[in-house]
Amino acid sequence: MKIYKFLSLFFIAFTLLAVSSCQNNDDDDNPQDTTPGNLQIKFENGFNNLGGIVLNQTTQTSSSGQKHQFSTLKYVVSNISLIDENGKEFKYNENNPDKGAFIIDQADAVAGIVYVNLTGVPKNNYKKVKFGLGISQNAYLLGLDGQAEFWNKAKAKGMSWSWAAGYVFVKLEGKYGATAADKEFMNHTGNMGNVTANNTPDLYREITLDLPTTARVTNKIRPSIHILADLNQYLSGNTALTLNTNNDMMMGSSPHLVSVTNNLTKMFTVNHVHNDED
Ligand SMILES: [Cu+2]
Repeated sequence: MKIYKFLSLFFIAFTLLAVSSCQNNDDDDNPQDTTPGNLQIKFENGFNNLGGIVLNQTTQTSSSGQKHQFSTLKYVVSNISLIDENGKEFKYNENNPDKGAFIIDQADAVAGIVYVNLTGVPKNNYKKVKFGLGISQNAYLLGLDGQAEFWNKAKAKGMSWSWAAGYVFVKLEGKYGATAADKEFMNHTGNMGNVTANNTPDLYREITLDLPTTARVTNKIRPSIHILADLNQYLSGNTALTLNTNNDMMMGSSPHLVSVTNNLTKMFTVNHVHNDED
């Protein structure tokens, strides 16, 4: 008799297992379903003590006491990658500006936010986001034919010089002054073409940010990574900068613009992550 009892218990256990695995198949988070999903990155440009930046309006005082405001605030983001809980990296169209580079233009902000939408992102739990500020030499040196689409986009957005000089990485324009923001400035950062051949600094920078909440990409959940860019870093960052007649109309990769770049590299933080249905 004992053997029958054992077999029937075994049969019940097996049935329960089959039923529960069957329910699992209907679950959103079926581990067998590896369909890729989408992910969104939100860029919100602000001054951390004043909130979002309104072009031609929001006026900040730098750590050196200088008033300043922006009329133009744009930068190029490329080589986005997502790093999972095991440190494995998913690279989104690496060194392929046509598909993997984006222009964050404050003039395009909707309620203070500029959106970047990534598609075909492998289903995974991501812990970090990484991206480049500017265009890497590896991408630029592919030549114009390798990135005609993004080059034209950059041109239309005023984010290019001649092909020989290349892309503008960050374009900051506005007004500044000691007591009021009434004098024009423009600081345009970027590489001077092939930096090795030209013996000029490489201003391309990579930034890695921890996500405060895991971004869980599935074919149903499209996480949204909400990044704040604190433009206080521009003049009041690691190296305090003062605008003056020597540097207020500068383009390229001069020492002042290297300092601007290094300051801006520190401006990004992930404020929060939404795991919302797509
Ligand atoms: Cu948000």
